[in-house]
Amino acid sequence: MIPASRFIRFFVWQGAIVLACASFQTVIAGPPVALPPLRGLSEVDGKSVVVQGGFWGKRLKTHLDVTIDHSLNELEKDGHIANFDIAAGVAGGECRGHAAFDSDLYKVLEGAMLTLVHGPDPRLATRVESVVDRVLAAQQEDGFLIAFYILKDQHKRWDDMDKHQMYNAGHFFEMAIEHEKLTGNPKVLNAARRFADHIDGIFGPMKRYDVDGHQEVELALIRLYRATGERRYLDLARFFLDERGFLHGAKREPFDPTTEVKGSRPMQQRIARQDHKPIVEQFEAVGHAVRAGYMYAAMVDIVRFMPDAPGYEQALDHLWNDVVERKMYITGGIGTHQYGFEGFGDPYVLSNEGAYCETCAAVAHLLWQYRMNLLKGDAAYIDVLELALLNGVLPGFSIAGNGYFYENRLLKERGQRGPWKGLSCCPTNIARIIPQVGNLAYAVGKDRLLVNLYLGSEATITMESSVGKPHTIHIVQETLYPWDGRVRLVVSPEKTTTFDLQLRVPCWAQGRPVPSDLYSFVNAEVLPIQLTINGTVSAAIPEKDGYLHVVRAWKAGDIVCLEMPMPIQRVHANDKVESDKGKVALMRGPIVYCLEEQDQPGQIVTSLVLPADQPLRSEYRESLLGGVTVVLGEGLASHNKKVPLMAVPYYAWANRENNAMEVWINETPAEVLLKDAP
Ligand code: FUB
Ligand code: ZN
Repeated sequence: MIPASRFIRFFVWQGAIVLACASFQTVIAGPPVALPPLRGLSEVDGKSVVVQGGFWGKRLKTHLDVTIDHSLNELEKDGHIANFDIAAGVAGGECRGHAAFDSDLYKVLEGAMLTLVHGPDPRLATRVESVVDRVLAAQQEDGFLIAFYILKDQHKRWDDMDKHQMYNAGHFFEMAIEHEKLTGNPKVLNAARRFADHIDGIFGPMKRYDVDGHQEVELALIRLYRATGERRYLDLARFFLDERGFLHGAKREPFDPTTEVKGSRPMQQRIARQDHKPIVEQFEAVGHAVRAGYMYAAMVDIVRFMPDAPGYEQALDHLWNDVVERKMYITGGIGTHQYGFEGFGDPYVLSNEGAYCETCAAVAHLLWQYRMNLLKGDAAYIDVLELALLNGVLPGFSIAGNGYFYENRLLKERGQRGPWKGLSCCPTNIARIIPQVGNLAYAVGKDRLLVNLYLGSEATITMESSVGKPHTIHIVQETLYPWDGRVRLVVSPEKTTTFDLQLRVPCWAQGRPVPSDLYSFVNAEVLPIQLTINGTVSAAIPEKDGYLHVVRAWKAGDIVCLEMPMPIQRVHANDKVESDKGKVALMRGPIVYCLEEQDQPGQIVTSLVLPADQPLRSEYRESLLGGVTVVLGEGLASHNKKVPLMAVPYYAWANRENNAMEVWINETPAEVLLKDAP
């Protein structure tokens, strides 16, 4: 039985929201298009790119058919949505979950909206809208909206900053922006503004100097600034970044790390949330990897949107080198168990068994790399993005779309995906990142269009022109990538236009698995790439930025064919990575492979040896694991017995049986390594 007072509260709130929406609709309007960056390239909106067919077409279909509904069902079951009903006073019961519970729901709603952009699905749209309304009904008069703190611990709002309070807010803002884009209805965006204004009323210069324990709100506030034109949100994001590494409280004071005992809990907490030193002095990636990734992404946006951000870019360059040269797994995954805070370890300490590589960390990593490319226009960032997407994010969920990994180790004795967890940060991040793959594929600047990812798609992109009004370019991609390195593009500007079509030549096609010396191909020979334009073969040498630049007067129907040979590659890790000594990994194109026990019948994967001179071949198998290319050869089992060996893409492991898996395979028999040891 719901008490009458709660009902009254509900109706009062409902009325307030209806009125608020009605007035906000006319009073508050965002800019017609997102504010463009001051520096670098622009994003291509999700609406502009329709992914179809091929590798990603299948995944997106599963996303719509299975993942989104499955996620909403789980969230409904676990009480994420019911919490809002209780907070709104329309249902009774106890608040369930933890302080960051709301964020999970927002991520799935965002994912649903990003999916709905590509085609009407009235049933899903109605479901989403009804959940959104249940959320909005719980918003407090002062704009505050965290179900946990409305229902429990009212007095502790903004108290323990390690409880991810603003992290909820950030995901709410991101969801609200997508809602407005999808529906044109500003009701959620206006609610987001009220919540952001509430936060802005408490935190900031001459107010309270503090930061959230889990970064995310920073990049979301920048997005909110772009969606609404409200400069305060950009300033607040900057404040939260600049405030890291200071003492928090009523005034801004420097934090002296020597006052904390090294290794003490408070210091560890500061390191975990990258609050141990001012942001522009952070040159080494430390702490919780998800928080770091979101923070670095927001830092890039500050450089893109604020002309005066001294020190930011320098810090970003150092951080990038530290991660890509010393702290990244071959899968693009980041984070180890070394320090027990789901984060970065020491340089080159990349234990395979002890890998953390949280799926969320791969998402955050990818968002950072994406923005680095927008800022600097270099393909190296997309090389890392692609690695993290295919080998860091994709392993996080099953091919059927409803089984998950939270951690992605590179060596496991047993592996079975879990259905869903109370702490569902990873499944819900998957829900929102997969539908973004289309817009991650392109970037656009004045007279230049960058093709960053190869995927079957049809895009309509608006490009700024130096000689007149913006042009619309229609571009169709046909490809079986990542199984095949051939891509066919049909480029159709609305009228004949000269611009630079930049085709990314991935580092794997230029003799390197990653854009650093952390990993290398055993055979670094670069096979010739072929570029054909309207049937005429053209020079295909990428420039230093990793792109083929094709500058010409493009006309409707121009056909571009890119052919990148995709041999199987053996990968060695830098000698400093102890865990990979004497081992080899396999890659083909951007895909990292692994050995699963069930494909090597009767063998123990960790004892198998793949001799350096063993020839390998690849074969596409349509009926295996949703359609994958496998790698086949012969290995050595005990007593040097020759046995057949089959490797499958790492992302596809643990989709059949609960069995052992390894990415790094012995290349040198263990006895030899032992003999050579000092
Ligand atoms: O909900 C926040 C998320 O929980 C973090 O990003 C994950 O690492 C997990 O701790
Ligand atoms: Zn997670």
